[in-house]
Amino acid sequence: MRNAYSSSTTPKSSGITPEAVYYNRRSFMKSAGAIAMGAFLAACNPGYETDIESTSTLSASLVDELGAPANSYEEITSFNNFYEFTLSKTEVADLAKDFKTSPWEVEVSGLVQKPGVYTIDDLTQKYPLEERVYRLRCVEAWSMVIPWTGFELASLLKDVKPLTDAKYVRFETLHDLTQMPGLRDTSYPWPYTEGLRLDEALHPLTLLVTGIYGKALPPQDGAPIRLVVPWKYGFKSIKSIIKIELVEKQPQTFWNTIAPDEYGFYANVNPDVSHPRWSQAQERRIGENTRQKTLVFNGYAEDVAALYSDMDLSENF
Ligand SMILES: Nc1nc2c(c(=O)[nH]1)N[C@H]1C(S)=C(S)[C@@H](COP(=O)(O)O)O[C@H]1N2
Ligand SMILES: [Mo]
Repeated sequence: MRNAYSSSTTPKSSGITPEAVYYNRRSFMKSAGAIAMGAFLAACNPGYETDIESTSTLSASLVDELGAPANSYEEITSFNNFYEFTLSKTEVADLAKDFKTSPWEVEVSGLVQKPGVYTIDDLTQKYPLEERVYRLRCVEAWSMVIPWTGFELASLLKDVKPLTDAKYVRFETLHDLTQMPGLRDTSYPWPYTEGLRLDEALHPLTLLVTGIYGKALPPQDGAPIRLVVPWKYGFKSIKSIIKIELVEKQPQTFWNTIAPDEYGFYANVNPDVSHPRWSQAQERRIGENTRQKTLVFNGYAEDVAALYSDMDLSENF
């Protein structure tokens, strides 16, 4: 993966009240459901603008739990990594604009008692959507703060009832040559795949996401449904998912296959473990010019560090 981001083209995020109230991590974890946009979002995704007026705390909550303001909708939807379309971050949106995201089915299969095929409506009707403002830290050392709407992957996994020998979850992105021009570069190990250990997949921070800023996810951000794992480098957060498979062995993944020395399976954000070609100690928040320190586990250590207590994180990077 290249480390080529433009340093001056993205505007400072605007329209966010910086002194806004924000939830601390604990109340955030507990009350995420309560402050969720719930009913109106789950129903039919009407315009966010009208809803935001009637729910004034919503705009005030568009900071992450550390108080950092969310990036603008414009920033989040115009600077993307989605190699199935192009390697050029600023051209993904245009190349993906006609991407067909309906009808869409997600197969949940493998080592489960109740395999199934779900439409996006099946999922959003079954699992109430919540808004979660998370940091996304790309392995290329840029980051954003994104107000996702989605639901916990754990809810879906519990419903399909993993068998006892299921130890990992494997995810797969759509592979459609008629719509995704980047797939013509056959030097990549398509389809894009990712994986998590089952306990990581069941962690309450791990989301399946169908929206940003209360609007349906645009194609460039991984429509109609993607994974978000906020304590890991962005490449783990696989887009446009068609298959979720419970498996026994650690699955092969896209970036780990391309360069195992550079992109580990775990890919936990870690300022102390450099990428072989650049430091991970700092990052540039899109929309800001100065760099800031990268936080261990992207700032989610108190929630997730226990998952790795028996592991050497410099070896299992
Ligand atoms: N299928 C697929 N998923 C993907 C990628 C990709 O190229 N293809 N890029 C990853 C990387 S490297 C990052 S940083 C995030 C970027 O998400 P965003 O464009 O919504 O910010 O998506 C991840 N998911
Ligand atoms: Mo990334």
